[in-house]
Amino acid sequence: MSNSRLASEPISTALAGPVGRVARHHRAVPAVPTHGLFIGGEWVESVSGDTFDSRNPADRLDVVGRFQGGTAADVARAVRAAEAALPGWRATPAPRRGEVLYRFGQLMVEHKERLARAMTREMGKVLVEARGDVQEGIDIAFLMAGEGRRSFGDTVPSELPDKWAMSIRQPIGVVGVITPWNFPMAIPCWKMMPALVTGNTVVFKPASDTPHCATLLAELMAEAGFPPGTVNLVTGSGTDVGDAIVESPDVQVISFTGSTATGKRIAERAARRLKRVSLELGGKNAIVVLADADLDLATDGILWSAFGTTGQRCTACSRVIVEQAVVEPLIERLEARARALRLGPGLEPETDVGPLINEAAREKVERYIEVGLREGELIVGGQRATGMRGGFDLDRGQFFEPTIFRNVKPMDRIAQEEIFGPVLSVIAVPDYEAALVALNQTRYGLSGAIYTQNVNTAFRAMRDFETGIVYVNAGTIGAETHLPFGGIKETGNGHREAGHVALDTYTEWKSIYVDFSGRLQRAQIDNQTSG
Ligand code: UN1
Repeated sequence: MSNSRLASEPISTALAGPVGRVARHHRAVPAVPTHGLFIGGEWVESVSGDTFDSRNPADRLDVVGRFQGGTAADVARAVRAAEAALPGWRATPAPRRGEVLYRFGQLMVEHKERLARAMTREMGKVLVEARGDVQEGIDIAFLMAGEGRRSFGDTVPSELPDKWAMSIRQPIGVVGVITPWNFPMAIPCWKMMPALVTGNTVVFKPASDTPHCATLLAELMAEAGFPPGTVNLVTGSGTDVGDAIVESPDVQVISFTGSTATGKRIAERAARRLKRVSLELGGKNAIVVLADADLDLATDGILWSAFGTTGQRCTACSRVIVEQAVVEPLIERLEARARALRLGPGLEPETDVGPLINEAAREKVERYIEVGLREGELIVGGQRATGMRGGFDLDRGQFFEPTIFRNVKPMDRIAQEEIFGPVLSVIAVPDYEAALVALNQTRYGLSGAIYTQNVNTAFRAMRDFETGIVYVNAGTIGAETHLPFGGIKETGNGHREAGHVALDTYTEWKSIYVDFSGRLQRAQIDNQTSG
């Protein structure tokens, strides 16, 4: 397949008509479809009239689409639409709301291949991973659809006779969903599905790098039957759209996934309005390899965790902490396998590693390579991947060689700071105890893994890793949607996504007491035994 064929991948043109702002092009270049904001069930232009382009990171000449540069005024419109939709949606019985989620999940199943290809084109991850991303969206849609018939509260005995006591979940109101580009369908679904099934309405701001993925989701949500205004999409920059959502007095909940620095700023600003904020932030995830580990299995897990999604997952493994006795055989394996990884466009079946999301990301990785060269020893990669490879001109995209440093110390910067690219540090330690200290010596706490054949050590790790997720004999990526997802320390602020606990972010508890004794009964007083 040639790059020109990549450039002609099918794309949604559904919105080109209503919005109708198409820039002038050279005749040879296919027209760029222009997409709207989705507010109150309508596809509309931004009040600013500004647009921005989304480009294929494997081929910067390929423009995926043109999107509205939303503003604070657009956010205000979207919030009003979400507020207007709220009474009807919250009054809809939860099992009925769940049925709309089922329909949305089913539409994602039907459109899975189209969605996955659009995702790879817009953000670069290889097609099998893009399918996985869509699948995570499907999984959470179906899981949360079921919550329409569960959403369990407690029914407990009262301490008094002829009295009933129970708790129920209630929606909070308008939820602001601010999402990153690395899981451009899964993460919005992780946030919107629990918010919607519990009766909230949503204003959704996707990353500026992936507005097309968000647009495709919004189209399917409309088709699934979410009533107008329940889901509103506002594309645009973080400073224009994101800030306006965070500052809006009428948005009661913010769910954000992104960098720790941005998460802290959001939390500070939202705190002034006592907003509920769920934050899913950085990671510096480690895999521990002990001397008794199956080294081939560990190598598979490390490669997948470090270089899958080009290292751009919050759960990506960026540190391998290895027991000294097996450092040489492990590095030998890692080096050989990393060198053999094939870089290229993610739509190509032979490609193992796609591009980085944008030039700023590549420059950031390059800055860390310079740091790494001072701190450790480079054994593979360390530079931009350029030139022709396997018939593709890598110069058209932002490719970077899978990179491994050895002789890194636990407190080195490349072992401490989130790089969000294909850069792995190998840290040698004398034993498990030292590995545990190194693993926990970080400001983040998302995901951790251990390779060992010793069941006792495995159980120690499960208990002692300071992370929200622990893997035994598997890499640091691959969380499933029916268990809580999230981390401790500066990875978050105590909330979790996915699993039934995701409902906690989007609901208030109401405790209800029904006294059917027909007389005054005083709790904590009338049930005391005398004397
Ligand atoms: C993320 O990188 O933000 O466990 C999410 C995993 C995926 C989700 C990653 N299921 O790696």
